[in-house]
Amino acid sequence: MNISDETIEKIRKVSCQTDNTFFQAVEEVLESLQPVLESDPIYKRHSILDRLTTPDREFKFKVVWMDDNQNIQVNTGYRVQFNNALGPYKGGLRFHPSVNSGILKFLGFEQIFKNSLTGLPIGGAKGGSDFDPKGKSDFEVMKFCSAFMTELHKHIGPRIDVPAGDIGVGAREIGYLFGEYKKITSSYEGVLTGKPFMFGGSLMRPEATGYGCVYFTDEMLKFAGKDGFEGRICVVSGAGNVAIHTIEKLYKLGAKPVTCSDSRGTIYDSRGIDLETLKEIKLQRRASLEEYCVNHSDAIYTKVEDYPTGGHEVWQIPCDCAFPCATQNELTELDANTLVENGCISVSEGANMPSTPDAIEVFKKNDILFAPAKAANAGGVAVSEFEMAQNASMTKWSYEKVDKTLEQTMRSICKRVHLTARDYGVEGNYIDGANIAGFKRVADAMIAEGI
Ligand code: NDP
Ligand code: 2IT
Repeated sequence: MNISDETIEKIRKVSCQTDNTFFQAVEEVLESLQPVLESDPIYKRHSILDRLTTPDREFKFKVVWMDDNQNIQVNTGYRVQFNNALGPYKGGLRFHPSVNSGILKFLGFEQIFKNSLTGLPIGGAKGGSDFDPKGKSDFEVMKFCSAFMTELHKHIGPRIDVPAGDIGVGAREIGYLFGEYKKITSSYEGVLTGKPFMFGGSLMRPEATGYGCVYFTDEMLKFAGKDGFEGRICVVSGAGNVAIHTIEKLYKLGAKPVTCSDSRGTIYDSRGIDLETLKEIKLQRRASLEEYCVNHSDAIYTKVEDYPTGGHEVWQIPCDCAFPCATQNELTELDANTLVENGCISVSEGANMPSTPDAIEVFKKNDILFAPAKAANAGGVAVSEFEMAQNASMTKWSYEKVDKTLEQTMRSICKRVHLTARDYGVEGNYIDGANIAGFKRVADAMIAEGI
């Protein structure tokens, strides 16, 4: 046993109290790391796994705010600062009714490895709230963000912990959070990333995760001796920040993305998703995807309640490449089998941990090229770090510079993951490659920094 029984029991207990995602994330990493731990006893001697699976600290706080009807509302806020061996804590904030401490621990744990893989000086963290921005007015979102920051500001700082967006948190929320932080501290500093461009945001941060995921996949296809994206049919789930920009970059590389989905249903447009309509519905009006069919009568909309039992409509559509970009555990064993039967050659995780462990087994057995989240979606946090660098030096990078550096970063992560897998005798296994490469950098730093 390379991790103590008590630690495993603690993780299982936290997961059971909330949901199973933290245990699921840890279990996958432990499985990949067996050969490293067996070949190098230093990690066990320094109890790295026990230390790495325990967050440095966790904050949980009450957020009280007033809605537009003068009713007082109470939500719970969280920040999990997991590990800062490589740099300041860094990771997004998620506002969604499903948020609990277990989900944030899974996301924070994954973030340590993802941030390590970028090669940039950033540690791992995650936070958020069970607040649901859906259906709230801008004013209500602003009041919630102000109340959330009243507590969060005590724990963050440009060299301490730098939050960003995630599900339910985009430029609007980051703007309100930044405004409140500035008001409380009188300090104009890069304490959040994903800010609007006019007050310190980086160009291309909104596009970064989706674009990065496509660059990574392009490189992975090349390593496998397959041609790039030209003419490939792609299926994408989600209709938020990551999904929209994945679709956008797929078009730029010559592919045809034919699906997207939101929490209520899926659109299948065999002629290719109309990006302008999608942006107008989801980014500008925050409306339901069902409206896509108003001007696209050939497109098919399927409501969630009409999906085949246990499956997701997106994964029923025949494709060459699949991009789950909505949320965790959205792609099940049944979906994976359907993708394989339909001749899919690659699956790239734009979302965090969207494939269930059983789905991953199906991909492995069928030699599907599989790009795990912590490598494939690292482009978002990478550009967040570029934003930190721009803020610290009071400069602005051009669009071309950000895009070029993002592309280089994603292609070099892919190469490192590929070579690491090969060095450990599991060529083509990007899960093991990502877990081992991410682990080694952070573990070696922890050892060098002492206990
Ligand atoms: P958004 O809030 O912008 O979009 C999420 C999309 O997923 C929405 O269209 C939402 O539908 C849909 N969705 C469907 N089912 C669910 C569900 N059960 N819970 C939440 N959303 C659901 O988020 P992002 O695009 O930013 O994030 C998507 C995924 O990518 C997440 O896993 C996130 O952790 C990950 N990620 C995000 C990064 C970023 O930079 N933003 C970076 C790296 C990873 P609806 O519109 O109906 O709400
Ligand atoms: O999951 C993620 O990597 C993010 N939500 C982005 C984190 C960041 O700090 O930009």
